[in-house]
Amino acid sequence: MDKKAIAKIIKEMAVLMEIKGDNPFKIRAHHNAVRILEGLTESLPELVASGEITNIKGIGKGMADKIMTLLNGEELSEYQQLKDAIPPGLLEIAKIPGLGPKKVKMLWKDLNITTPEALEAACEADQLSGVKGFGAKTQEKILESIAMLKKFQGRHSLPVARNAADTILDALSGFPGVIRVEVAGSLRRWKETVKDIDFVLSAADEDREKIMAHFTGLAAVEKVVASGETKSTVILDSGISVDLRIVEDGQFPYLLHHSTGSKEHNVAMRQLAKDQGKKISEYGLFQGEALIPCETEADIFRELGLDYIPPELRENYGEIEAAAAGELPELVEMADMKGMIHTHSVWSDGANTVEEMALAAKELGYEYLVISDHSKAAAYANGLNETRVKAQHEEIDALNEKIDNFRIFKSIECDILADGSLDFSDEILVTFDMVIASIHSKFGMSEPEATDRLIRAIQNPHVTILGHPTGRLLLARDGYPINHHAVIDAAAELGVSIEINANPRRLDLDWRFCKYARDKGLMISINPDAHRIAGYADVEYGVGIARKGWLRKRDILNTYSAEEVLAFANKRRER
Ligand code: DGT
Ligand code: CA
Ligand code: ZN
Repeated sequence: MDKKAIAKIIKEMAVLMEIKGDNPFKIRAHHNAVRILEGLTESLPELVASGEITNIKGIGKGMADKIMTLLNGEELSEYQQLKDAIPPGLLEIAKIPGLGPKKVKMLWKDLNITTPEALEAACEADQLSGVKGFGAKTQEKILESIAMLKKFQGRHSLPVARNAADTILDALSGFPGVIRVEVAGSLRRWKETVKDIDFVLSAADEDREKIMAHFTGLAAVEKVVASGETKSTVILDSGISVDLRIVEDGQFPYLLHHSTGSKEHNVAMRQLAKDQGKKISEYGLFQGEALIPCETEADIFRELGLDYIPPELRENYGEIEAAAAGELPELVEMADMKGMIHTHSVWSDGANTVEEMALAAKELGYEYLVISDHSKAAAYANGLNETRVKAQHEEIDALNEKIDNFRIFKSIECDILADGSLDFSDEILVTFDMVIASIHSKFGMSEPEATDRLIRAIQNPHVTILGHPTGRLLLARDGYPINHHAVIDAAAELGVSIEINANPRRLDLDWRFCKYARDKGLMISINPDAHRIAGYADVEYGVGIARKGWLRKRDILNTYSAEEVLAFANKRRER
């Protein structure tokens, strides 16, 4: 281990000790040692070998021993013990500008915040502005810093990836010499988060070099990690890494299929080819040595006796068998969506008025809008009490008179309380056209507790839709654990819908459970959870996830007309 690495560990120990609340003298000794090490002009191994190190003012015997241990590449037990005593996320938090160890300790001990993700969620929920030593400004700064840290984290949200991919696709597709170019990988498959963006491109050999130069030279490129004539990797200023592979046009469909994945799908496809005496790889589909010519992915599938498998379905979740049997689902599309369900207005924590939300939805071509502001338990979100509910209903009645050819439904995102009961009495709930029930509090439940809580809530006959079933925030916090199958079974049985919350930070219901839900006869709604007009655009993410989950138009509540949706809610009430 070199001087720099040793200094880094001793510094980390000082921070850990500060968070833990160790003796200040000891902490200072570590900080001093770091400064000395950093300013050292002589060779550290020589100083240690000669024993001179202990003569340096500020480095005692104990510190010299530690340095020696690290220098020899041995494990420093004190360092390990410190790391064991403190949640690792706190070190990450301590790196956020403006958050000294004292504040980090307070976050940990007083608010039980131990990861940057939890801290971010707390800031976004405005939970820090009232805490002594923090305040609204600090909260805002923390959010900015976290966004920076995240740039270099392992996975990325769909909006980050899609925006980046669109920019690059634009830059590549018009460029001279480019024959075909497509996004592959997890982004093409609509995974809920992605590690990187994979581009596949075809061009003549003589054009490769200038296309690569164009790619690595794009304005959005912050760093070129690797660059060759057939493959390059760059990191964009948004922190996401992008691979580009260039092949001649004949290889394009095979490479596109290979790079789209998933790995599991590819493995199953290889087996299928083998069973047919063929061989498939990124280089081609072969019968013996002979290439079976394919111009498109559809050709590849056809040569293997399969219908075209949309990228979303390529997870080896049964798509190959279904394609062989001609039984792939006809997936729901954006154009099928008729109404916006689960939206907020200025009545609770939204940014637009009900009228603005309605006119914008109408303008986008939707037929109805379900306004579902928060209920009173969600005080942090300015939830509505009974009196305000009544006033809001009067406003909606007036707007429905005023706006032609459009319907605003009265709804509420009603909090599910700790025991599974709802935040309003049945006398209030009956006044809504439909009710969305969601959990926003007391997340620390066991799986049976959370499952019971949800099932109890949807047993109330006024509940039409279960909102974001696990409460997860992608890349930030796991949801409470639930038994998805039990919740889906109960909802299907009761005639309650479960939403795919289309906010790209949620995408909850998870796509992995959609096919099961569909086959149980569950009606699923794709809901933007829009807190402003711009939030409507998130429906596209929800549709992507629904497609990934094998859902068809008929499985989605908001592909039905306003009358049909109302009938769905009423039918559930009559059971
Ligand atoms: P991620 O983690 O979000 O980047 O997910 P992917 O699926 O984009 O994974 P990535 O970028 O590592 O690889 C892109 C595709 O390349 C992957 O979906 C399938 C293919 N691939 C990568 N490694 C392997 C492998 O070891 N075996 C096979 N059969 N295919 C692979
Ligand atoms: Ca990838
Ligand atoms: Zn909610």
